This record gives sequence, structure tokens and C-alpha cells, in this order.
Amino acid sequence: MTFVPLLVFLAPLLICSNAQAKPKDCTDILKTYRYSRSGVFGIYPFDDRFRVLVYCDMETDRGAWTMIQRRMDGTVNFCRPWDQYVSGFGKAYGEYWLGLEFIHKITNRSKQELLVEMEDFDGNKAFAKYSSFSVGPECQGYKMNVSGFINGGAGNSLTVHNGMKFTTLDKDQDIYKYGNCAKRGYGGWWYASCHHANPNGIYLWGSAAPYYAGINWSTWKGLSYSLKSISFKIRPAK
Ligand SMILES: [Ca+2]
Repeated sequence: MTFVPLLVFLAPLLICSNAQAKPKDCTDILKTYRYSRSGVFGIYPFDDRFRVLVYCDMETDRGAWTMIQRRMDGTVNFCRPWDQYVSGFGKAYGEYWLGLEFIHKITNRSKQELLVEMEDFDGNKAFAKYSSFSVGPECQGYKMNVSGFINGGAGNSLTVHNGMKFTTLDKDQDIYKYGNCAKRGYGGWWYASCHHANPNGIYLWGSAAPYYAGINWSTWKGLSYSLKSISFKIRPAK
């Protein structure tokens, strides 16, 4: 009498144990498909049932980078509320924000390094690299930790944001006493009091940008310059 129900119970477990592990980031994809080129892929940072599309950089410095943020043409509005910064928005082949919950899941899995690449409207390029980057859970305000700066010409605009919680227009978790930094930077970010880097600011087409509102990386182009492009990519640190 007990034999049949037991089989019914075990069958899904047997099927699951045979299933191939789903990729949790772009590094997993490159391990499985060694000659993958850069492009849009589906990853499963949350669990095996929930796929999210990301852009994988498979070329820069040996590749395997999972892109968590990208600005490139101003086609996506980044002035959005808390819930959307948690779950993500935009398109993986264009401008997007992966989402705080996914970034937390990936950086919680293993130690990650961060590459920030940027370009101005004159065709100049620069980058900043960090040997360690992580984002904590929602119950801790998605606090960001970054360290191990390596200069690629852009200077270090991120360390001032180290240890900060995430702030949006409708959720002020910054350390600025007199207001909400998201109302000055027009984006969601790990604002301090307020920012040196503002990659999620308004797309303002260069040097005429109002102070503080654009896509800033202050140590490279100052707070009055809005960059042409910027991207944040992570991968497991060695
Ligand atoms: Ca505040």
C-alpha cells in the first residue's frame, strides 16, 4: 500500500537530481560554452525557475562579466521608484539596471570584482576597477561595499559610496541630513551626502549638464559633465 505513494513522491526528486545546473551568472555561461561571444543571455541568479536576461561581456580582459548597469543612449528613464530598482528595468541589449535583489544574490554567492567603463562625447574612454564589490540584503537597505581600487584613468569616484544603503526618490537611506540625494541626482544610487558617481542620473548629452543631475563620474569629468556611456560589470574575483 505504501509503495506507490512513495514512488510518486520520489519521482520529482529523481528528475531534479538529473537536471543540469542553470547558469547563475555570465561566468557560468562561459564555463559551459567556452567560445561564447558577448551578447544577451538568460541567467538564474534567484533560483532555477526564474530567468533574467543580461548582457554578458565575454571579451574584455578574458570576459565572463555580468553587466549589472548600462547607459549608452538615453532611451531608458532611470528616474524610478524603489520597487523598480529592486526588481530591475530596461532592456538587456540596451540600457538597463539589473535589479538590487539580483545583484545581491550574485555578489552573495561569491566574492566579486567590479569593472566600471565609461566614455565621453569626444570618444575618450576610461575605466575604474575594484577587486571587491558586494551588495547586502534588502533588510540591510542593500548596503554596498567596494574596495581594492585600480585606476584605469577614470579615478576613484566610488569609494565615497562605500558602505552606503541604496536611495531612491521614494526611499531616503542616504546620510545627507537636509534632504534626499535622489532628488538632486535624479536616479537611484548608493548616495552618501550626496555623490561622486551618479551613473543612474539623467542622460544629458555632455558638458552643458546641470551640476549634479547628469551621469557623473566626478574624478574623470567632474559633476557638470554627463557621460555618453557607462557600464558596471561584475565577475567572481580570483
Ligand atoms: Ca537624507
